[in-house]
Amino acid sequence: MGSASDIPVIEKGVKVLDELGIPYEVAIASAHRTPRDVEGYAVNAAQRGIEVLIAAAGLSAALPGVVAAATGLPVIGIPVKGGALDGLDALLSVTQMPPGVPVGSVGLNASLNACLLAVRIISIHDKDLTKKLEEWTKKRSIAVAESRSKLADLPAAPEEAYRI
Ligand code: RP5
Repeated sequence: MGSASDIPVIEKGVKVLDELGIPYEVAIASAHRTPRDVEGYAVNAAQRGIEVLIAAAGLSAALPGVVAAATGLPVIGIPVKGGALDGLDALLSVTQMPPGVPVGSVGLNASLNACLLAVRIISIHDKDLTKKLEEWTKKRSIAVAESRSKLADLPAAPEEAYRI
């Protein structure tokens, strides 16, 4: 992430990595304030065994693009909400990369989706992880189905309406 102020955003997403038993590390380096650290980290990542990089930054969020320019690994950018434009600036900075330097962007502050996308990428050649991820996703879908019980005072759709 670009700053320690981004920690709360990242913390929410990485819980799923803990749940799935995926090793990860967290780094702070700023594309504008400590650019040499960003480049060093990105250049070293592949040889250190890292398979996917997630870069979170707010304001004029150059971090994901700078990381993507310095590594061949997949980079997922998280635009962080905040500042005078409330994250619109970060969203555009992360998504509008020039051709040839790809950054996969998730929504504002969407660190859970960034982590899940990273898991999908690394699970392509890992059947055990694919299964774990399927089970995790199934649990979430059961929770959504169970939440229908909260419709008790409303004209709820019957269960068969959802069946394929
Ligand atoms: C970005 O600027 C960081 O990623 C952070 O989201 C934002 C504000 O940084 P701080 O001023 O809180 O360090 O580089």
